[in-house]
Amino acid sequence: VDRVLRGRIDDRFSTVRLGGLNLDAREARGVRRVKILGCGSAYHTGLIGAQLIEELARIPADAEPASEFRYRNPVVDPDTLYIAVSQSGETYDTLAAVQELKRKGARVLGVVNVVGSAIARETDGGVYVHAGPEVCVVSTKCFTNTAVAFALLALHLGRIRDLSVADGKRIIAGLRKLPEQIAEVLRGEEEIKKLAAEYANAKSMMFVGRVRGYPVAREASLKLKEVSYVHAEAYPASELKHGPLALIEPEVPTVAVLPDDDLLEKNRATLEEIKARSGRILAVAHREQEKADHTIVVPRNEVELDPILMGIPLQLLAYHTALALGRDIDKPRNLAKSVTV
Ligand code: F1P
Repeated sequence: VDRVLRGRIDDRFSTVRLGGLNLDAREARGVRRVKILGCGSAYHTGLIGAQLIEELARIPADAEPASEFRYRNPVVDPDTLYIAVSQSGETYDTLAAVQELKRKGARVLGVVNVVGSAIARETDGGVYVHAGPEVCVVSTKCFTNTAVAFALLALHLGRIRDLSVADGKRIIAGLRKLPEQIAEVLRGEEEIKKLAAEYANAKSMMFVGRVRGYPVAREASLKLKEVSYVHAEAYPASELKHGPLALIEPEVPTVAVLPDDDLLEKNRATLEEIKARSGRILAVAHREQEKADHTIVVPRNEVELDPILMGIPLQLLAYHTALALGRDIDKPRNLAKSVTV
């Protein structure tokens, strides 16, 4: 995270750029929509990025799995800025989506970790996320750094469009607090290890979150699946009542991501619905949740940045669940560093 913050997302700093954004102020003001594409964890950081761009730059934004986008003959709109996200920069579905976009004349930026990778070369500009060359098969540091890069990118677009500078200062101050707060979360590892042992024998795990919590829930569920092979589902919290509540029972615990934003009361009502079905709850929140069986408390930051911090204890949970189940964490089955087919 420090490495991302030391750079800045604009043309003056060559340390973070993938040739720079290659987007002048007039072009940036002309962006009517942002569409973010990636696979797996990269798609999930895209969901976070889309929320940050909507919140901080007030540009409509969404994310879609690149593996879907490339197959559906998408309408390519000249006023949309497309952003491809990839740790390896080699994921074939994401590369194919970029090539399809380029063929149709779109402008595509990249948010990529591996310097000089195929996606970095094919895009018109963008940023490197500096998660280091030693990243593991399962995206963890890269997930966090990509989300930070999106926060900076959203602020940059917001500034160009003359949105509140005060807001920008608040977010930058929040980002600067992140490295120490991440260290604090990591100091809680022993507690998370105990929780992992307690939940490791679950039949299946449900992950829920609303708005800012939702991409975190999705990513946490993917992490658990990838390394521990425990079945997990992720749902937007409000979708639970549209069917999946039927799955809740004591053997199917729920991990609830509960940022301290204006949706906290709604989120607590979801916890009650789960409790009413005898579901066990592990909450990730800024303070103890009395409806939950356990709470992992994470430090408070700016609400927009909650997804960045809240993902980390759940990466640890997946890691310790995998170890508790005797999985080979460095060689997860059926997972390659980059999926090139
Ligand atoms: C995308 C991805 C990763 C996942 C695994 C398989 O990779 O789905 O999120 O952890 O490595 O590939 P990338 O495009 O971000 O390199």
